[in-house]
Amino acid sequence: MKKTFLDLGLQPITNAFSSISNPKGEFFYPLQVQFDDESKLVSLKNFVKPGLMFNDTYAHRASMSATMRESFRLVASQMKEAYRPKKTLEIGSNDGAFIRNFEKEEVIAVEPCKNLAEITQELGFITYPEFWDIAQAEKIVAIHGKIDLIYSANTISHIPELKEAFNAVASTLSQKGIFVFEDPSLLSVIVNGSYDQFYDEHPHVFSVMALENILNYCGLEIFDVENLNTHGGSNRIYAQRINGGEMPISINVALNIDREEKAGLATIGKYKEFGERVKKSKNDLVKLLKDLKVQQKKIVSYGATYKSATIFNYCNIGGSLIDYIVDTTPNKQGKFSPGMHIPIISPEEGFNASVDYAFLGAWNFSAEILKNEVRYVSRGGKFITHVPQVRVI
Ligand code: JHZ
Repeated sequence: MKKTFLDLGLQPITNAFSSISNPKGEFFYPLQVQFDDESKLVSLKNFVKPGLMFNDTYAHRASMSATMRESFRLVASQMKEAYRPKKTLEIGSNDGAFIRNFEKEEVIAVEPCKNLAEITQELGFITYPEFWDIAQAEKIVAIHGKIDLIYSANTISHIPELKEAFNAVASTLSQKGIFVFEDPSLLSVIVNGSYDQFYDEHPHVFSVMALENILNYCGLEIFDVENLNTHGGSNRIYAQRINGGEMPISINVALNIDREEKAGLATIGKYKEFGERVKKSKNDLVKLLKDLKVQQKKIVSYGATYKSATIFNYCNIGGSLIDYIVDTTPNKQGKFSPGMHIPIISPEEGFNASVDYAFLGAWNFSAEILKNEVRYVSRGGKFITHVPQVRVI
């Protein structure tokens, strides 16, 4: 049975960075989150149609952060070393942050956002501008044969029809093939109170226990789990065929599931408690921002993240509390944030001596940001975060 534990109100498409401050006919949907006590999967109650989110004006660029470039460089070299794949496939290649670490003939990619697919096509990588599904898998096998290594970062959790996605993987992998994918960890979300990981593009946020159930159903099994710091805590899942895979099952699989069980992720109670914490987080954040405004402080947001769209729309935080958002991504600059329509400008233009407080929309890159912004901090500039609870840094 599916039980709803979180209601984040009406939310926009998080990729809808508008060129005008008051767009007409903006799409909103009710963002509620539910727990399935059979599969243990945590999902949105209402999925948004993928075509509405992943289009030819997709804004997020995986290569925009040094942290992620380094993470992709490392995982590519580790996997080449460990599995020596003849052919690698990436599902959701974005701007090529991962595949750039391969020779052109070693890797193929699938990326439904045409503006992103064009970037890697122009670099010479075979990139299919399509969604990952059974039909696409059959096409790839017909052209390239079975694949030894399938990798995917921050994409599998974006696919509403999970079983179809995993069946498509199973039918594409060679007999001893390896499937590696990483997405935000549900345990980290619950522990950090990072409810902003729930938005249209994340129809699911994964626990290892839920993934084990669904992968098994599709003929795959997890043989290792790596806990990563990226995106505020992610899990890198290593999977293979139940019949045919040769990798030994690491103790990490049981350890992760055990940790999740002990944290309460197998039953609804923990999620309900999380729902209450989210309400408190909203009240605390709005109160802090309003108090600072009474003191006439200038507050901006650092990073026009998709995550922060959830926060601003749920907490009804607009231009009266946040003057503007700064972001390094060129195709977000000059636009307005989804739903609340806060202007987005470049850090060069907006992150200057006039700023008193910066809300960390990109809190998952706090280490990188704090390192880069020592001058801001040393002149007395402060950051605000909501993880693990609302506070000034
Ligand atoms: P970041 C997107 O979510 C959408 P977002 C998607 N659904 C997903 O899962 C994740 O990515 C992976 C900027 N920035 O990665 C760059 C600075 O301006 O947290 C980005 O716009 N200065 C696919 O948007 C944003 O912040 C900086 O110093 O929640 C970070 O976005 C740094 C480090 C980043 O993902």
